[in-house]
Amino acid sequence: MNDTVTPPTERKFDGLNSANRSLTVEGAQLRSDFRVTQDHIDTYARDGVVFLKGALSATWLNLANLALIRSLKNPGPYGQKYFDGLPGEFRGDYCNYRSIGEYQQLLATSPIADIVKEIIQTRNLWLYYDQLFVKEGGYCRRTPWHQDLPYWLCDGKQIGSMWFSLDPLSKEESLEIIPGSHLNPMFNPSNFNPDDETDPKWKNTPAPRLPNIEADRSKFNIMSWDFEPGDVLVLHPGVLHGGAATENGRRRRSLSIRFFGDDVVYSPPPEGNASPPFWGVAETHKPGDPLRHDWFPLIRSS
Ligand SMILES: O=C(O)CCC(=O)C(=O)O
Repeated sequence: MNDTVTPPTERKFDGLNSANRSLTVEGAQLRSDFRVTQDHIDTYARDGVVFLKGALSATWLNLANLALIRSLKNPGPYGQKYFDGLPGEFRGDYCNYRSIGEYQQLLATSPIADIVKEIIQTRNLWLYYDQLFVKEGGYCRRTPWHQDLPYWLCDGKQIGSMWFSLDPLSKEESLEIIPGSHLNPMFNPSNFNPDDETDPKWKNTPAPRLPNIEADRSKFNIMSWDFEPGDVLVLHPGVLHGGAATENGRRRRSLSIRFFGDDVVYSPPPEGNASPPFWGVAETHKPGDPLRHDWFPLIRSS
Protein backbone atom coordinates (compact mmCIF):
# COMPACT_ATOMS: atom_id res chain seq x y z
CA MET A 1 0.00 0.00 0.00
CA ASN A 2 1.26 3.44 -0.83
CA ASP A 3 1.29 5.40 2.42
CA THR A 4 2.49 8.73 1.09
CA VAL A 5 0.14 11.55 1.92
CA THR A 6 -1.00 13.74 -0.93
CA PRO A 7 -0.92 17.38 0.16
CA PRO A 8 -4.32 19.09 -0.14
CA THR A 9 -4.74 21.11 -3.30
CA GLU A 10 -3.93 24.70 -2.54
CA ARG A 11 -6.97 26.95 -2.61
CA LYS A 12 -6.83 30.61 -3.39
CA PHE A 13 -8.55 31.78 -0.24
CA ASP A 14 -8.06 29.19 2.48
CA GLY A 15 -6.57 30.51 5.64
CA LEU A 16 -7.66 33.64 7.36
CA ASN A 17 -11.19 33.31 8.68
CA SER A 18 -12.46 31.09 5.88
CA ALA A 19 -13.08 28.14 8.23
CA ASN A 20 -15.51 27.91 11.14
CA ARG A 21 -17.87 30.56 9.90
CA SER A 22 -21.19 30.67 11.71
CA LEU A 23 -24.03 29.41 9.52
CA THR A 24 -26.48 31.90 10.96
CA VAL A 25 -26.39 35.68 10.92
CA GLU A 26 -26.26 37.17 14.39
CA GLY A 27 -28.87 39.79 15.21
CA ALA A 28 -31.17 38.93 12.28
CA GLN A 29 -34.89 39.48 12.99
CA LEU A 30 -37.18 36.46 12.57
CA ARG A 31 -39.95 38.47 10.90
CA SER A 32 -40.12 41.44 8.60
CA ASP A 33 -43.28 43.43 7.86
CA PHE A 34 -41.42 45.57 5.35
CA ARG A 35 -43.38 47.02 2.39
CA VAL A 36 -42.13 49.31 -0.39
CA THR A 37 -43.93 52.69 -0.27
CA GLN A 38 -44.40 55.46 -2.83
CA ASP A 39 -41.96 57.50 -0.78
CA HIS A 40 -39.25 54.84 -1.29
CA ILE A 41 -39.90 54.85 -5.04
CA ASP A 42 -39.74 58.67 -5.22
CA THR A 43 -36.59 58.82 -3.08
CA TYR A 44 -34.86 56.35 -5.37
CA ALA A 45 -35.82 58.28 -8.51
CA ARG A 46 -34.53 61.53 -6.99
CA ASP A 47 -31.43 60.36 -5.08
CA GLY A 48 -30.47 57.13 -6.85
CA VAL A 49 -30.41 55.50 -3.43
CA VAL A 50 -32.90 54.49 -0.78
CA PHE A 51 -32.25 52.96 2.65
CA LEU A 52 -34.82 50.28 3.59
CA LYS A 53 -34.97 49.48 7.28
CA GLY A 54 -35.58 45.82 8.20
CA ALA A 55 -36.31 44.69 4.63
CA LEU A 56 -34.87 41.18 5.02
CA SER A 57 -35.63 38.68 7.77
CA ALA A 58 -33.36 35.97 9.21
CA THR A 59 -34.36 33.28 6.68
CA TRP A 60 -33.02 35.34 3.76
CA LEU A 61 -29.95 36.61 5.57
CA ASN A 62 -29.02 33.06 6.56
CA LEU A 63 -29.45 31.90 2.97
CA ALA A 64 -27.35 34.83 1.74
CA ASN A 65 -24.72 33.88 4.33
CA LEU A 66 -24.62 30.30 2.96
CA ALA A 67 -24.17 31.68 -0.56
CA LEU A 68 -21.33 33.86 0.68
CA ILE A 69 -19.62 31.02 2.58
CA ARG A 70 -19.89 28.63 -0.39
CA SER A 71 -18.57 31.32 -2.70
CA LEU A 72 -15.58 32.15 -0.45
CA LYS A 73 -14.69 28.48 -0.16
CA ASN A 74 -15.01 27.95 -3.93
CA PRO A 75 -13.85 31.15 -5.57
CA GLY A 76 -14.91 31.65 -9.16
CA PRO A 77 -12.76 32.97 -12.01
CA TYR A 78 -13.28 36.54 -10.78
CA GLY A 79 -12.48 35.78 -7.13
CA GLN A 80 -9.76 38.11 -5.97
CA LYS A 81 -8.05 39.80 -3.08
CA TYR A 82 -8.02 43.57 -3.44
CA PHE A 83 -5.13 45.77 -2.33
CA ASP A 84 -2.71 43.08 -1.21
CA GLY A 85 -0.44 43.97 1.67
CA LEU A 86 -3.15 45.24 4.01
CA PRO A 87 -3.17 44.01 7.60
CA GLY A 88 -6.63 42.51 6.95
CA GLU A 89 -8.09 40.80 3.89
CA PHE A 90 -10.36 42.50 1.39
CA ARG A 91 -11.85 39.88 -0.88
CA GLY A 92 -14.33 40.01 -3.70
CA ASP A 93 -15.99 37.71 -6.18
CA TYR A 94 -18.78 38.08 -8.73
CA CYS A 95 -20.98 36.40 -11.34
CA ASN A 96 -21.53 33.21 -9.34
CA TYR A 97 -25.33 32.84 -9.63
CA ARG A 98 -25.06 29.89 -12.05
CA SER A 99 -22.71 27.89 -9.86
CA ILE A 100 -23.94 28.69 -6.33
CA GLY A 101 -27.38 27.18 -5.73
CA GLU A 102 -28.01 29.37 -2.69
CA TYR A 103 -27.95 32.46 -4.90
CA GLN A 104 -30.57 30.88 -7.17
CA GLN A 105 -32.76 29.98 -4.18
CA LEU A 106 -32.29 33.43 -2.68
CA LEU A 107 -33.41 35.23 -5.80
CA ALA A 108 -36.29 32.83 -6.44
CA THR A 109 -37.77 32.85 -2.94
CA SER A 110 -36.69 35.94 -0.99
CA PRO A 111 -38.26 39.40 -1.41
CA ILE A 112 -34.95 40.80 -2.77
CA ALA A 113 -36.07 40.76 -6.42
CA ASP A 114 -39.62 41.92 -5.58
CA ILE A 115 -38.30 44.93 -3.67
CA VAL A 116 -35.92 45.99 -6.45
CA LYS A 117 -38.60 45.42 -9.11
CA GLU A 118 -40.95 47.77 -7.30
CA ILE A 119 -38.32 50.38 -6.53
CA ILE A 120 -37.12 50.60 -10.14
CA GLN A 121 -40.69 50.33 -11.48
CA THR A 122 -40.27 47.62 -14.08
CA ARG A 123 -42.58 44.81 -15.23
CA ASN A 124 -39.73 42.36 -15.78
CA LEU A 125 -36.55 42.02 -13.78
CA TRP A 126 -33.30 40.39 -14.94
CA LEU A 127 -30.22 39.62 -12.90
CA TYR A 128 -27.15 41.51 -14.09
CA TYR A 129 -24.79 39.85 -11.61
CA ASP A 130 -24.12 39.06 -7.97
CA GLN A 131 -21.05 40.38 -6.16
CA LEU A 132 -19.58 39.92 -2.69
CA PHE A 133 -17.15 42.06 -0.72
CA VAL A 134 -15.58 40.89 2.53
CA LYS A 135 -13.30 42.97 4.71
CA GLU A 136 -11.99 41.23 7.82
CA GLY A 137 -9.02 40.11 9.89
CA GLY A 138 -7.51 43.55 10.52
CA TYR A 139 -7.52 47.03 9.07
CA CYS A 140 -8.85 47.14 5.47
CA ARG A 141 -8.68 50.31 3.42
CA ARG A 142 -11.57 52.13 1.71
CA THR A 143 -13.19 50.84 -1.45
CA PRO A 144 -12.39 53.79 -3.77
CA TRP A 145 -15.17 56.14 -4.85
CA HIS A 146 -16.69 55.07 -8.15
CA GLN A 147 -19.85 54.71 -10.20
CA ASP A 148 -20.69 51.19 -11.39
CA LEU A 149 -22.45 52.08 -14.63
CA PRO A 150 -19.38 53.30 -16.58
CA TYR A 151 -17.80 49.83 -16.16
CA TRP A 152 -20.95 48.08 -17.40
CA LEU A 153 -22.11 47.27 -20.91
CA CYS A 154 -25.65 48.56 -20.49
CA ASP A 155 -27.64 51.70 -19.84
CA GLY A 156 -31.16 52.63 -18.86
CA LYS A 157 -33.27 54.05 -16.05
CA GLN A 158 -34.89 50.87 -14.71
CA ILE A 159 -31.78 49.55 -13.04
CA GLY A 160 -30.68 49.02 -9.46
CA SER A 161 -28.51 47.01 -7.07
CA MET A 162 -29.43 45.82 -3.61
CA TRP A 163 -26.50 46.15 -1.20
CA PHE A 164 -26.63 44.71 2.31
CA SER A 165 -24.29 43.66 5.05
CA LEU A 166 -24.39 40.51 7.15
CA ASP A 167 -22.64 42.40 9.95
CA PRO A 168 -23.97 45.35 11.92
CA LEU A 169 -22.21 48.53 10.82
CA SER A 170 -21.97 52.08 12.06
CA LYS A 171 -22.42 54.74 9.38
CA GLU A 172 -18.65 55.42 9.59
CA GLU A 173 -17.89 51.88 8.39
CA SER A 174 -20.62 51.25 5.83
CA LEU A 175 -21.19 52.17 2.18
CA GLU A 176 -21.10 55.91 1.44
CA ILE A 177 -23.14 57.52 -1.32
CA ILE A 178 -23.47 60.92 -2.98
CA PRO A 179 -27.22 61.16 -3.59
CA GLY A 180 -28.33 62.52 -6.95
CA SER A 181 -25.00 61.80 -8.63
CA HIS A 182 -26.68 59.24 -10.94
CA LEU A 183 -28.25 62.23 -12.73
CA ASN A 184 -24.87 63.85 -13.41
CA PRO A 185 -22.39 62.84 -16.10
CA MET A 186 -20.75 59.50 -15.76
CA PHE A 187 -17.08 59.92 -14.87
CA ASN A 188 -14.11 58.11 -16.34
CA PRO A 189 -14.10 55.09 -14.01
CA SER A 190 -11.44 54.56 -11.37
CA ASN A 191 -8.68 52.10 -12.17
CA PHE A 192 -8.57 51.18 -8.47
CA ASN A 193 -4.96 52.36 -8.38
CA PRO A 194 -4.10 52.39 -4.64
CA ASP A 195 -1.90 55.47 -5.08
CA ASP A 196 -4.45 57.52 -7.01
CA GLU A 197 -8.08 56.52 -6.74
CA THR A 198 -9.11 58.90 -9.51
CA ASP A 199 -6.61 57.41 -11.99
CA PRO A 200 -8.83 56.94 -15.07
CA LYS A 201 -9.45 53.51 -16.55
CA TRP A 202 -10.04 54.87 -20.06
CA LYS A 203 -7.13 56.61 -21.66
CA ASN A 204 -8.61 58.21 -24.81
CA THR A 205 -12.15 59.35 -24.04
CA PRO A 206 -13.60 62.73 -23.09
CA ALA A 207 -15.39 61.44 -19.94
CA PRO A 208 -14.44 63.71 -17.01
CA ARG A 209 -11.96 62.48 -14.42
CA LEU A 210 -13.47 61.44 -11.07
CA PRO A 211 -13.39 64.20 -8.46
CA ASN A 212 -10.98 63.59 -5.57
CA ILE A 213 -13.72 63.25 -2.97
CA GLU A 214 -11.46 62.11 -0.13
CA ALA A 215 -9.28 65.20 -0.56
CA ASP A 216 -12.14 67.43 0.63
CA ARG A 217 -15.14 65.46 1.80
CA SER A 218 -16.87 68.61 3.07
CA LYS A 219 -17.48 69.73 -0.53
CA PHE A 220 -19.73 66.72 -1.17
CA ASN A 221 -23.08 65.70 0.22
CA ILE A 222 -21.93 62.28 1.48
CA MET A 223 -24.59 60.07 3.04
CA SER A 224 -24.30 56.79 4.91
CA TRP A 225 -26.45 54.84 7.34
CA ASP A 226 -26.05 52.66 10.44
CA PHE A 227 -26.89 49.11 9.44
CA GLU A 228 -28.40 46.25 11.39
CA PRO A 229 -28.69 42.86 9.69
CA GLY A 230 -31.83 43.09 7.50
CA ASP A 231 -31.37 46.74 6.53
CA VAL A 232 -30.60 47.22 2.84
CA LEU A 233 -29.79 49.91 0.31
CA VAL A 234 -31.10 49.94 -3.22
CA LEU A 235 -28.71 52.02 -5.27
CA HIS A 236 -28.61 53.11 -8.87
CA PRO A 237 -25.32 52.01 -10.49
CA GLY A 238 -24.78 55.61 -11.61
CA VAL A 239 -24.47 57.01 -8.07
CA LEU A 240 -21.02 57.80 -6.77
CA HIS A 241 -20.29 55.45 -3.89
CA GLY A 242 -17.37 54.08 -1.92
CA GLY A 243 -16.97 51.66 0.96
CA ALA A 244 -15.53 52.93 4.22
CA ALA A 245 -12.46 51.28 5.71
CA THR A 246 -12.88 48.65 8.43
CA GLU A 247 -10.75 48.85 11.55
CA ASN A 248 -8.94 46.05 13.35
CA GLY A 249 -11.44 43.68 15.02
CA ARG A 250 -14.31 44.68 12.72
CA ARG A 251 -15.73 42.79 9.77
CA ARG A 252 -17.94 43.74 6.81
CA ARG A 253 -19.44 40.97 4.70
CA SER A 254 -21.60 42.57 2.05
CA LEU A 255 -23.49 41.44 -1.01
CA SER A 256 -24.49 43.53 -3.99
CA ILE A 257 -27.12 41.97 -6.22
CA ARG A 258 -27.42 43.92 -9.47
CA PHE A 259 -30.60 43.89 -11.54
CA PHE A 260 -32.04 45.59 -14.60
CA GLY A 261 -35.50 46.11 -16.02
CA ASP A 262 -37.45 46.70 -19.22
CA ASP A 263 -35.78 49.84 -20.59
CA VAL A 264 -32.17 48.66 -20.28
CA VAL A 265 -30.21 48.30 -23.51
CA TYR A 266 -26.77 47.20 -24.62
CA SER A 267 -24.35 50.15 -24.41
CA PRO A 268 -20.68 49.16 -24.37
CA PRO A 269 -18.09 51.34 -22.61
CA PRO A 270 -16.08 53.53 -25.03
CA GLU A 271 -12.95 51.38 -24.95
CA GLY A 272 -14.92 48.14 -25.00
CA ASN A 273 -13.38 46.88 -21.75
CA ALA A 274 -16.57 46.22 -19.79
CA SER A 275 -16.37 44.75 -16.31
CA PRO A 276 -17.69 42.11 -15.95
CA PRO A 277 -16.78 41.34 -19.57
CA PHE A 278 -19.83 39.10 -20.26
CA TRP A 279 -18.21 37.25 -23.17
CA GLY A 280 -20.55 36.84 -26.12
CA VAL A 281 -22.78 39.84 -25.47
CA ALA A 282 -20.88 42.20 -27.80
CA GLU A 283 -21.08 39.60 -30.56
CA THR A 284 -24.87 39.30 -30.30
CA HIS A 285 -25.94 42.91 -29.61
CA LYS A 286 -25.67 46.30 -31.25
CA PRO A 287 -25.82 49.48 -29.16
CA GLY A 288 -29.46 50.16 -28.25
CA ASP A 289 -30.58 46.50 -28.43
CA PRO A 290 -32.52 45.22 -25.40
CA LEU A 291 -30.05 43.31 -23.23
CA ARG A 292 -30.95 39.63 -23.59
CA HIS A 293 -28.45 36.84 -23.05
CA ASP A 294 -28.02 33.65 -21.01
CA TRP A 295 -25.77 35.66 -18.72
CA PHE A 296 -28.86 37.53 -17.52
CA PRO A 297 -31.59 35.23 -16.16
CA LEU A 298 -35.12 36.58 -15.95
CA ILE A 299 -35.91 36.62 -12.23
CA ARG A 300 -39.43 38.16 -12.15
CA SER A 301 -42.02 38.98 -14.79
CA SER A 302 -45.58 40.30 -14.65
O1 LIG B 1 -18.95 47.03 -0.11
C1 LIG B 1 -18.07 47.74 -0.63
O2 LIG B 1 -17.03 48.04 -0.05
C2 LIG B 1 -18.19 48.25 -2.02
C3 LIG B 1 -19.53 47.96 -2.64
C4 LIG B 1 -19.66 48.48 -4.01
O3 LIG B 1 -18.84 49.22 -4.52
C5 LIG B 1 -20.83 48.10 -4.80
O4 LIG B 1 -21.68 47.36 -4.28
O5 LIG B 1 -20.91 48.52 -5.96
